[in-house]
Amino acid sequence: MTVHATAEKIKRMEIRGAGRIARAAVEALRAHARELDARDLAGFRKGMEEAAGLLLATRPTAVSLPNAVHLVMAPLGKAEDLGEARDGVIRAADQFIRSSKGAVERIGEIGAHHIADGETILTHCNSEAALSCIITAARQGKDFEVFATEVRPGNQGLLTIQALSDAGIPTHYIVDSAVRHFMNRIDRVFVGADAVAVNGAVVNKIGTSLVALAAHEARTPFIVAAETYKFAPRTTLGELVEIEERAGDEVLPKARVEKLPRVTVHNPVFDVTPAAYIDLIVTEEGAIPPSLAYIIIREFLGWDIEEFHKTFQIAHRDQG
Ligand code: RUB
Repeated sequence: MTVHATAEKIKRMEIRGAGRIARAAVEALRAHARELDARDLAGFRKGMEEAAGLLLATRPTAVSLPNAVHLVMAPLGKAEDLGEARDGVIRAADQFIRSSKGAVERIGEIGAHHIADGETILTHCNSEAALSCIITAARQGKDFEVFATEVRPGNQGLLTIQALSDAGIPTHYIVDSAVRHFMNRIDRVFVGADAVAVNGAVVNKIGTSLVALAAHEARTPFIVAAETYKFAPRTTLGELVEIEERAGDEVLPKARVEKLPRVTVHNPVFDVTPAAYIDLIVTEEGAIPPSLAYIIIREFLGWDIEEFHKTFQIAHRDQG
């Protein structure tokens, strides 16, 4: 698929979920690198940077997207000629896609240890990583039930109940506001992440923080399943993760709102769950408490953090 087509699908949420968005963007960059008709290294770099810019501008919250783009574009900086640059990008893209799929599998294996026979699990939104934990546990022969939320306004819960049902797992479907009502029946909550900040806070689908609050009050363990490329290096520099605000007509049709002149519809699609409400973050490198988020950014993300800080300082000096 072309970069334009991929970017449109991500914007319209036909491709959605942080891991899938990252992989789709990387696949589009790889196809672009193969086909880009550039005369020299400078032309190739320019063409690739434009493509990366288009993809990065699609949705602001899932940090997996800039992290994946950064990893795939890194060979451009080191390459000495056009052939080396093209090969480097294609190789980095292959590597990202392979390791991303492997990470989801590994998270499933680790996360499944936290699900026992007879338990009741709750999940919110549609996360490959969280579902990997749940479905792996079912494949291991564990007998448990899952509550899945509806997830207004995008209804991602429908994707989740389809996946759970296909995996043969007894599933209960509830509206988002019923979470607290059922929380006393829940043994463990599993959700995914769009971003994990250096302080261990997790950005995920709107409503996740309310689920976490209800779990905290009921002393129900709250587990986040997140690949290491969901961790946000820029938060070490004090940057906040931007929360995407989508059109209000996803919540209420325009025609209805037009009859309500004093009503403004808000549609933030992610929220922030503080580290204090999170018991564990399961990554492909192992399960960590949220307080160890910095270690993941530093050791496993594949970013040279010193280099990154230097570049950031130079960029700011140039702007100033
Ligand atoms: C999806 C969402 C998911 C995370 C993690 O939001 O919040 O929980 O992206 O998913 P949206 P995964 O539907 O708006 O993209 O584990 O699949 O990366």
